[in-house]
Amino acid sequence: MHLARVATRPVARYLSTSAAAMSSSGLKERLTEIIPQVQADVKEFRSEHDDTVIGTVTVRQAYGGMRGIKGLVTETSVLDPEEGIRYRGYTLPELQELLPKADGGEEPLPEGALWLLLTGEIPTVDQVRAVSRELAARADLPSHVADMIAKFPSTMHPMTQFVSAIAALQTESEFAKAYAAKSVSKKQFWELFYEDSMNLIAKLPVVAASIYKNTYGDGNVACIDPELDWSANFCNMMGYTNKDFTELMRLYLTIHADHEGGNVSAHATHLVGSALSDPYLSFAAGMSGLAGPLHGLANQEVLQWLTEVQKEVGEDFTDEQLKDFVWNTLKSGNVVPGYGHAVLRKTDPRYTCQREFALKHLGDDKLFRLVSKLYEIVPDILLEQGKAANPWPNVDAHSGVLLRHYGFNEQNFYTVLFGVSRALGVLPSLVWDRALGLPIERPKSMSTKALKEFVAKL
Ligand code: CMX
Repeated sequence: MHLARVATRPVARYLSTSAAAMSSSGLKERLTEIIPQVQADVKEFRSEHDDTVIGTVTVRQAYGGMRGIKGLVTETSVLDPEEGIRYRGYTLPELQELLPKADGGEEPLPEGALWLLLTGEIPTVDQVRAVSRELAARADLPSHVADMIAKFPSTMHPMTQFVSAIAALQTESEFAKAYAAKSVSKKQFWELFYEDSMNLIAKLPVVAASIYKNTYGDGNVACIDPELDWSANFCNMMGYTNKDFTELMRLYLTIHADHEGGNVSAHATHLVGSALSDPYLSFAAGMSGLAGPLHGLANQEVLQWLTEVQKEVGEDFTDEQLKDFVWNTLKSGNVVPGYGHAVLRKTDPRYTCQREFALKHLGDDKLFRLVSKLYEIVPDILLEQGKAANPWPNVDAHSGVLLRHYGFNEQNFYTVLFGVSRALGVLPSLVWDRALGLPIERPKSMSTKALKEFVAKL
């Protein structure tokens, strides 16, 4: 029987939760000012346009994963098929320029993305530093969650551990407690979703690092340093102190945060939250979706696939050898992981900014050379095969190579990193769902028989 390794210093005595209440960054106060303005704007817009038609639905869309149907409102970001993601109207290169950095750093701090995604405003350096402190103060894990992680078998996939630990954190939900006590009105829902979301975002690096150290290491997790930013603390807790790696994580955690509302992790979080399940349960649902190989798990699949490519073609590969390998992948009925996208029709800008980081920091890294070569080869093959609507690389094609360069070799953990970042997008969306009073989600489904009868009458 497998015996789990137990943390010798269980996942920590961080700062007390009462400190959290005292260390407000001003983010909630700013939201409190903005929300009534947006509520009024939406009310006015809806009073004029509630019956305006914004699209039609075809039989293909009903069977085809609802591609392109405009049926969701997500305030935090919009994805353009050609240009890629914009957080609150800003492209990723713009965010790299505008969001505050760590002292001496060049990459944006994800706390700045969090502020932006919640409020629509680029924060100042002081505001971001205050958010870092507030998150550090909220990071305390309840002992039952620390114990539970310590007892998970190391054979349990890190994403399964992650989902389970997030669900177990639900004991901390202020929304669930207030709702059960019937002590909260609908108007206050967003505030409790905000508190739960901030607490969850603060605790996720501790949860993730605890899973990492219990699965792959000695179980010891460093304590949170309130003077450090969210990413630096996360890296320290996982045992990585290289400055370039911390910079990579700041970039990584910023660019994976949000991809509008229709992707599986965002949509699942939103859908479950619409039943007034609290942010812990909603985010656990979203993370279950992220764990699928066609979504977030693709970053793990990419590394696995690249390892197989390397094994087959060696270091001095030729273009022909790579082409053969890609064709064999397709002929054996598998997808090329890291390529294609349901919405994007060009190279994912999240791929491009990771490539730029690699060009700056990775030198002649062999795996990076392979990934660069595949970028030249794979799109033409996918086009020749003629199935994939988008032959270009997505975010997952590049992330593992960067992590591997810094010795982060545990590829089964990669999707957890993606998940920690995704909280910065989908939880602010959930707060806005409650602020706008969006109802329980319930689209209409039809059977094939009912569809046939419907179209026969047209
Ligand atoms: N390799 C091989 N075939 C691919 C392909 C790829 N990378 N991308 C799409 N196709 C195939 C599809 O499997 C589908 O085949 P069938 O008709 O036999 O079912 C066909 O091309 C049409 O699919 P599509 O409309 O282009 O793509 P979808 O919107 O259905 O799916 C995605 C999008 C991402 C699931 C798909 O491109 C894929 O499987 N890519 C590889 C996995 C991956 O990288 N996922 C990560 C996406 C980013 C993220 O969410 O994190």
